[in-house]
Amino acid sequence: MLTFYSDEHHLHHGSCELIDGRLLPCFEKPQRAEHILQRVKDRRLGEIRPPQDFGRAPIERIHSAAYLNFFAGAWARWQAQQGTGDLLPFTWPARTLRQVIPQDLHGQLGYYSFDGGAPITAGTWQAAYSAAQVALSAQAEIAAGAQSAFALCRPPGHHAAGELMGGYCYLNNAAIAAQAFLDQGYRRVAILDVDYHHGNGTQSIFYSRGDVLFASIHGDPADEFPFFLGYSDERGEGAGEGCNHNYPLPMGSPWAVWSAALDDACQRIAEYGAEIVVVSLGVDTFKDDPISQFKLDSPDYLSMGRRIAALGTPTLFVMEGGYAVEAIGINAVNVLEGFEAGNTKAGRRSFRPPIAIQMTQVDG
Ligand code: FKS
Ligand code: ZN
Repeated sequence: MLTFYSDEHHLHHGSCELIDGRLLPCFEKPQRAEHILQRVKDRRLGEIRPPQDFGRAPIERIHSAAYLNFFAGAWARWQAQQGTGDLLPFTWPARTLRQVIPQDLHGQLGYYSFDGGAPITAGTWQAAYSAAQVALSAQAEIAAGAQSAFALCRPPGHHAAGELMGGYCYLNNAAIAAQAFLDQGYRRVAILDVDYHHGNGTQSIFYSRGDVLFASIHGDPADEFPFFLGYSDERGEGAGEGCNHNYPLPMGSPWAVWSAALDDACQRIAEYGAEIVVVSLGVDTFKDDPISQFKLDSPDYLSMGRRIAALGTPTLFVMEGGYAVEAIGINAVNVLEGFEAGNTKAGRRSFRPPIAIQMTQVDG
């Protein structure tokens, strides 16, 4: 399996986050990606490639131009105000307040975020842009016939909605890649979110659409971040009715419980007739994760990969969370190795481009 990776993720390194009334060093840090990259090399998973640059257009299919302009320009505005620390929001348009876009930088920051967990630093835009290009490059590899590819993205993306950052996320890498498949002529894409936290951003982006099925297994939002989305009665609306499946699980859930949810999610994906599976791959379900409460062990990630491979569907893995830095490489790459062990469709698919692509190319 090919891995796509860019060193530019190092440009994003927030100073601290608020946990239990204390400012602690950010859990979402560059060493996470370094450990995964090292494990990909150690296990000889396959070639590691830099991303191509597909520009801003495929990102604008998911995030509004207003949001992207704000994000891309926020640090320069902060510098012009002699700002020193990380740019962090502190006021949000919650219930009883108006959804207006103020003039002020911090007012706008509150408008475009849902929590204080996504600091903007000097290089955050460039790092997030580059992570989206990593996801798009892995997407292109699968569209060109590969059965799987790994987008080693950082910062992660699944909490980011069309016009909201939060929960360490800025651009929704998995959603951007899923949309790229659809824009290239695929008709049904499934996003399987195995991160410990509910992918509220991804759910909200596709909630009223029938062309993307979203299935997420996560800590029950009644007790766990992001708290305000991810309940089992959220089934999708309109054309998306029945295309959203949440599996909120209790704190302390072990593999036996977790894997039953995975079996059900995989069954839904198969029934849906997904042509592509995008996996939002978080490994913060690990028993020693410092901010999470599930009990998966390293060998369980091999089983996870095997179960996903049994779908027999081309699969794009997009990196999300995981904070037990010493084990993150083992756990993430175990999913990929489990997938390869379970994948009976070796080599490339015989590729027949969908009609939509042929038309696009002819029209220039
Ligand atoms: C305050 C706890 C705040 C924020 C957890 C964010 C989780 C991010 C993630 C991602 F994949 F996006 F990185 N916790 N006491 O793991 O879902
Ligand atoms: Zn997570």
